[in-house]
Amino acid sequence: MKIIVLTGAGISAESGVPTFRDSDGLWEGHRVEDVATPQAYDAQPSVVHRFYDARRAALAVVEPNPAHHALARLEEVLGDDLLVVTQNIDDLHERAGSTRVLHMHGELRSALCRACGRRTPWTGDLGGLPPCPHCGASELRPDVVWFGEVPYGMAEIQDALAAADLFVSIGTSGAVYPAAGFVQYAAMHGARTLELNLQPSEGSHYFHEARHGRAGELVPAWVESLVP
Ligand code: BJW
Repeated sequence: MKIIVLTGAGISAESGVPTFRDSDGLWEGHRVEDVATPQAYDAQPSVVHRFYDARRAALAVVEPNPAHHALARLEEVLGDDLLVVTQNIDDLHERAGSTRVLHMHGELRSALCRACGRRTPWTGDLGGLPPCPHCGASELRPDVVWFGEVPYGMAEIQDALAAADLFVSIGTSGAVYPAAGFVQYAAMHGARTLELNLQPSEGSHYFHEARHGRAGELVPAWVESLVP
């Protein structure tokens, strides 16, 4: 069985990473347009760098939770038949042991050079405008996908959605496209679809089945039902 799993901020919530749109979410303290568009970055790069530098530093004090570990265990059994597409820019799937992870909205621990276009693994701050290790320009930005930019890996994702027997969406509000449209695309190509989320997402009605509760409980139980 080929499975494609889409994850969002809700899967990392129990690790202590704030979500975006919940009442205690990340954007309570920041206006979306202040931090999540290329135009905002051009207008106030230091504000945007401070925001992402703080989130990158905070990765050091969070750990994967049972939901991340359950997906890593599923990969041990399914191998190449499982692909995790995450909207998250944290590295908690990898730290739990998953290797087949596609970060469609980029990664905190990566920097993107606006001069040469190369991506570089990055664990420190970017606010001090360090030079790009490839071309030397001080043009490194967070390697994340903002509104109006094209997400990473779309061709691979579309192929995986079209080939999937099961599409599972975990911990995402369904407010942001193209990810919010994956359920319909997968279903159109014959996949069964399952939502695991704290509450019904905006697109909950598109799923064949929805289970609501904490990812740290729902995901291990779902994986256990597949690979006891
Ligand atoms: C739990 C839980 C627990 C809590 N257990 N669950 C008009 C109509 C349609 C589309 C558009 C439109 N106008 C513009 C667009 C497109 C636009 C868009 O979608 N805009 C919307 C506002 C409508 N999209 C884009 O611009 C994208 N690019 C694009 O479309 O390019 C065109 C193109 C596409 C494809 C091929 C070719 C061309 C880019 C979108 C970039 C999004 N970037 C961000 C920031 C990334 C960097 C960063 O992290 O700072 O990505 S925005 C933000 O939202 C972040 C997230 O990945 C994304 C989704 O959020 P997520 O993960 O769903 O989090 P929340 O907080 O919303 O939800 C958490 C959920 O978890 C909740 O439901 C909770 O209940 C639940 N939960 N605890 C289980 N313990």
